[in-house]
Amino acid sequence: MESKKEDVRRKHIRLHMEGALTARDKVGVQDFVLLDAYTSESAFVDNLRKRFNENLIYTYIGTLLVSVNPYQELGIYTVSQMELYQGVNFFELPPHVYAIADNAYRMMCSELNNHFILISGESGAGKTEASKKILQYFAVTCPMTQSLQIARDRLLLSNPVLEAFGNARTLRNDNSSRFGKYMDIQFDFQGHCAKESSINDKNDWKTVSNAFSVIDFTEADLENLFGIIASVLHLGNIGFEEDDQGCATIPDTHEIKWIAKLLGVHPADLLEALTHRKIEAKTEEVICPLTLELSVYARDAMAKAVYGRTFTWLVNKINSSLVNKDFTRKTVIGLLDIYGFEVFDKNGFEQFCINYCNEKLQQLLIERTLKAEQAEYEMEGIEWEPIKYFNNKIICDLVEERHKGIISILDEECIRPGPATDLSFLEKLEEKVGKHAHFETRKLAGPKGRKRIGWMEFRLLHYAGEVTYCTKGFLEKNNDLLYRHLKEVLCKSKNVILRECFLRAELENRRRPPTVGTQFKNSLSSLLEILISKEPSYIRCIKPNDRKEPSKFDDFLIRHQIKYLGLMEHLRVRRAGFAYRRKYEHFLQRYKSLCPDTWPHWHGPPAEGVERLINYMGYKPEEYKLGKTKIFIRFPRTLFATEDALEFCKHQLVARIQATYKSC
Ligand code: AD9
Ligand code: MG
Repeated sequence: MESKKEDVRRKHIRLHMEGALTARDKVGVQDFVLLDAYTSESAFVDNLRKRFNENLIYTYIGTLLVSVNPYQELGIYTVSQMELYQGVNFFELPPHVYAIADNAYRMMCSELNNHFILISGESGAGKTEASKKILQYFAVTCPMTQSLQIARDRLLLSNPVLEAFGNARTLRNDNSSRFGKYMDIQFDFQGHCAKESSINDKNDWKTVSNAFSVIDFTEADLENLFGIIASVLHLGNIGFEEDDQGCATIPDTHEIKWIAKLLGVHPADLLEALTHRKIEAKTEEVICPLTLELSVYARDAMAKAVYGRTFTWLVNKINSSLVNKDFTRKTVIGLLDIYGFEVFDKNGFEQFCINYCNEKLQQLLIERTLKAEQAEYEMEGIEWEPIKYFNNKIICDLVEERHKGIISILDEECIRPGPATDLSFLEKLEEKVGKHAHFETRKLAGPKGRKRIGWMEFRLLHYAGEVTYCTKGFLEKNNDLLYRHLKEVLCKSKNVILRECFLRAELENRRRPPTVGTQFKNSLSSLLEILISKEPSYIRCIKPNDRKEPSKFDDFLIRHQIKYLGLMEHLRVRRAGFAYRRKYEHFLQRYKSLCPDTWPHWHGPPAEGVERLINYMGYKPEEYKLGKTKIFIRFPRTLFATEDALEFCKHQLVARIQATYKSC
């Protein structure tokens, strides 16, 4: 294995050194930084196309990985591929998602800090697949004790379970994530470290049921869980009718009996709670019949609450089965796989939340790469020609700003006394944010060729494109209120899972829970706080066509993604910038053995020590710049040469020690 690995590596380095020149015309360059016409978008697309046609789906921009969904199995995720990438310098092998994983792992080990890998791209671009490949890579390549192997199996098997409950088929993706998944993979150093679908339900079911047994689910848990899922399906079958007084009735109680049995509740209680509502009047409770419309609302709210809370229960259960208390010194690599940007013909509250989330992740990337990188050069006094980029903070503010943003306006409309409707919410929006540069109202007489904004709609100009949202259902979905009467019935359930999901304490708390929009905003901000504290790696996923087909490279679609993902700006910053930077102290500490002036101790200022060291190493002036506190190295090859020298030095030292022992 080692010699094969060495062969591949050598061949790759040779190609790289020769500029991969002969093959280059055919397969493109593996790092966009090496493109001659690096500012041209056409050259960028050409390069991506050349590689895609050769089934080379990965390309770097410096250390950022661009991945194009191949929509076919390429045989590039084998164990021998994993072993190939293990412990190899980042640019020594062709770009791969394994290289990103391995690099994050090695950086974490050498710097003892936490990392995260952010995978972004629109719906169906390949984020979830990439996250699974990374997880498999860690599972196979990281050394493990027996207890860690158990944790590993659990982590891997939690995926099919979460997907079974949290994914759904959409027009964009047959296996679309309807939830965001953030995993912290803990590493320990004392121990170790809508037509024919592409989904095969029968096989997937086998995987899921096998997974349940590994992640601590008992027979009773499963029976309760499937009872709940079946009840949600049956809930959809309940039909209502209207009596002479305009009140809702359920003529056929057959379904009610099934649901009550599955949920472990009393059928008469359930029937009453679906057609009546308890209202508190001063000292007593009055039971009022519901209209047909409100009964339908109550049924749907119940189905959503039961499914939603059961999913949260499932996530908590999986999380607690994954915690490894034996770890002593913990560092983590966080892996974020979230629903991608979505545009359908009709877009509702769900798309609004999903696209807002994608705006925030884009904002994080801008802050951490384009903005931070340029700010750092300025701070360090490095000469720099600023590169312009679109900062989407303005759109994030439009959605989330306190008192002024769309979520606040929606919340106000949900809680204000008096009749509020989806239309009155839309009118409020038009009044308060109607003039915002990224908001378009119904009044817009837009240029020809653009879709008209309908009577109940508004349009947001997102970083990734424009989306027209229909406000129908916004208030109801944001409120997501489950009538107290139904909650009371569910609290009394004999189903243990359901009782954990609907606690009695909730009934005693009279305060209104935060709205769905606000909860979503708060959880996003906690997620970003977690991410900001870690060192990032990025994977940008691109969808090659809208038909989910292999070998189809839709130029128009791809250009659009390149644009909104900010890849050209990223390339310009990377190309003009520096691949590597380190504080003088850290750089000196790592490489001081390479220069007699700095080895074994350097007593002067670290910056001066670094200067001596790089002069001794023969760095050319165009290869580096010295900032106020850091050294900046322009090309990866300079760093590799330095790393190789260090490796050589270590070998020599070991050989000398061995020789000394032998002679003793
Ligand atoms: V969404 O935002 O959750 O709707 P994702 O997660 O970006 O979306 P996903 O990873 O689910 O997309 O990929 C969609 C489909 O593309 C998968 O079901 C695979 O059939 C296909 N795919 C994606 N990546 C690869 C790959 N590296 N190799 C082969 C792939 N097929
Ligand atoms: Mg997904």
